[in-house]
Amino acid sequence: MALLKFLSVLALFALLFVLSNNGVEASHKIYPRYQSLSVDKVKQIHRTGYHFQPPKNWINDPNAPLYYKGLYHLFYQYNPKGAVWGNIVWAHSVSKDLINWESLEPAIYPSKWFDNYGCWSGSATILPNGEPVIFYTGIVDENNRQIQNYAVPANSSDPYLREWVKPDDNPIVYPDPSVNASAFRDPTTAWRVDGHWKILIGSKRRDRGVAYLYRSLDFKKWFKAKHPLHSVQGTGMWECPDFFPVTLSGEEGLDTSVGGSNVRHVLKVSLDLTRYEYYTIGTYDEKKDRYYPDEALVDGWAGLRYDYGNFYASKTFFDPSTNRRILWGWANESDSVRQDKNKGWAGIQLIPRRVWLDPSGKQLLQWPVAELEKLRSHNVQLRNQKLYQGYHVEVKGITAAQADVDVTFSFPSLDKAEPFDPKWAKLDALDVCAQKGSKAQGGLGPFGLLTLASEKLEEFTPVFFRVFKAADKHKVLLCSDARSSSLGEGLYKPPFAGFVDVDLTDKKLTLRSLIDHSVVESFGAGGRTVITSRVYPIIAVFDKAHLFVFNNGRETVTVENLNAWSMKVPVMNVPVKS
Ligand SMILES: *[C@@H]1O[C@H](CO)[C@@H](O)[C@H](O)[C@H]1NC(C)=O
Ligand SMILES: *[C@@H]1O[C@H](CO)[C@@H](O)[C@H](O)[C@H]1NC(C)=O
Ligand SMILES: *[C@H]1O[C@@H](CO)[C@H](O)[C@@H](O)[C@@H]1NC(C)=O
Repeated sequence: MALLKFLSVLALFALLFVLSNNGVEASHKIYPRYQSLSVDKVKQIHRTGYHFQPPKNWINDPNAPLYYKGLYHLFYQYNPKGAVWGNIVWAHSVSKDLINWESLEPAIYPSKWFDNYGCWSGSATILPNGEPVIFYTGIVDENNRQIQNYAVPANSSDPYLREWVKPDDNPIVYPDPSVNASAFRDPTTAWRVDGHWKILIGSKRRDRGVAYLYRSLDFKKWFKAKHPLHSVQGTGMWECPDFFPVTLSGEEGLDTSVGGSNVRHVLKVSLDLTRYEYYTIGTYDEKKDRYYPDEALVDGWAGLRYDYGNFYASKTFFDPSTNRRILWGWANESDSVRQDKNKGWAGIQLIPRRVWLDPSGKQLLQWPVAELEKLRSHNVQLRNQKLYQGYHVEVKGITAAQADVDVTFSFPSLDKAEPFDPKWAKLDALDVCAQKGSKAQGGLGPFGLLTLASEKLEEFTPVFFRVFKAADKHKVLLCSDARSSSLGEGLYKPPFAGFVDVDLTDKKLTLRSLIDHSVVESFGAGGRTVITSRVYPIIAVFDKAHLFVFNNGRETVTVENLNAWSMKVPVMNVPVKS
């Protein structure tokens, strides 16, 4: 019996060994063949004009966004050696306005036993004395064993926070034996309740996604709470958890430790299995350190998303200079690894967004930070332009490959809305969009924008609404459909879509799209539903890109008001003059 037990333990160990050796995450795929190749030429064609990018190489998660002594800091996962994932360090940039960025030397890179195999994602906390501390995940061996470390500024009088020190009393958190050490990462910003600091660490227990909670009194010694803050069966590894309060009254952001009766909490997780994120709004019980999502919300794969397109590993921070909560998210490429290697770069950060709670309490709202408007230059307008069925009208006179478009559509009635097939209720919005694309004639809609379009429409990325009549109410679908975006080969071209929970009594729908060469970020109905697509046109590039408004529904739609702007190029990661 004892021998049998011993043998089975041995077998388990052997199995664990095999598993952990093969346990490289989908997101952390290693490309040995490309790894050693350094980038010598950067292809300009699909590089963005005003989105955050370094001059070359691979980037992924935004890390530890913070505001300090008049500067915004953004750190991000970066491969200094190539355009594929690997050799990850924390690159570092600073900005006065979230739009113009200067780069500094990497802030955190492998150098100690506790992070020799990688410095992965993490967050910043501003201590009561005003100084920042970074928590990040250190990789300690080839099997991706993960522990949590801290780093502090070498000189906190330096507003650029150029140099970071990783003290020798690291790590702050080891995985205990009950935790899967190769699935234990991405510490959050800390918050404080009655003198107790708390952080979350993303993990999984078999296929249950888990946000482990750790507590500390002195910010050095951290103890695991008996219960995780929250966990959900079947959701797999939770990456990049983010947990923060939102106010019930108004649009101001709150510092992460704010609690009380006027506050709801948001928990967002990034699902490694689906490579999508979801969030819930709920109640945080400060005494029990438990989070209870509102029952009306889906707590799982089909939950609410910040963005129904290409958006991952996001993180918010509180900006005390303007009282905003600001969201950063990464958009990976939708071309192939070979193409990335050829381009010499991969990945962008999306335009930072202000987030706040919708007055209904049922979802968050998002809007690009107002500073972006500084980049608006030449403006064109359309007013009271009727769009009969089958019409498309060009918006001329702007740089359509690099633009900001804001439009209000109106329609005389909802009568012509197509019936909503009850079968669709079980489908993802994306599957409905796949069946009911921009070319499929409808009743009320499809209407919207044709972005990054070639003159003769061999290529275009439509962003559009379709209104359906369901049993109890109208259902509004917003699509950002990449299927016709490019004649190029080897591209991922999904018809991303989300439903929009919007009141249609005024018979209007608004849409704002940020178009930037290979990315289209669209905000439906004032930021109720947001979708980002990465697209790679080969004809509709630079001055061969066009912008149209269109309607392919039987109901006539009016462009009540459209403003489009050419967008200027900001300072983008030019090294800080020392
Ligand atoms: C631990 O996590 C790794 C990485 O996701 C996975 O490959 C492995 O199967 C997990 N081990 C156990 C025992 O669940
Ligand atoms: C710290 O930073 C301040 C402000 O940039 C600078 O004046 C000072 O010389 C720095 N101190 C050290 C020791 O580098
Ligand atoms: C981005 O790339 C596409 C195409 O390769 C994948 O399908 C996505 O899963 C991936 N997204 C993330 C967040 O890695």
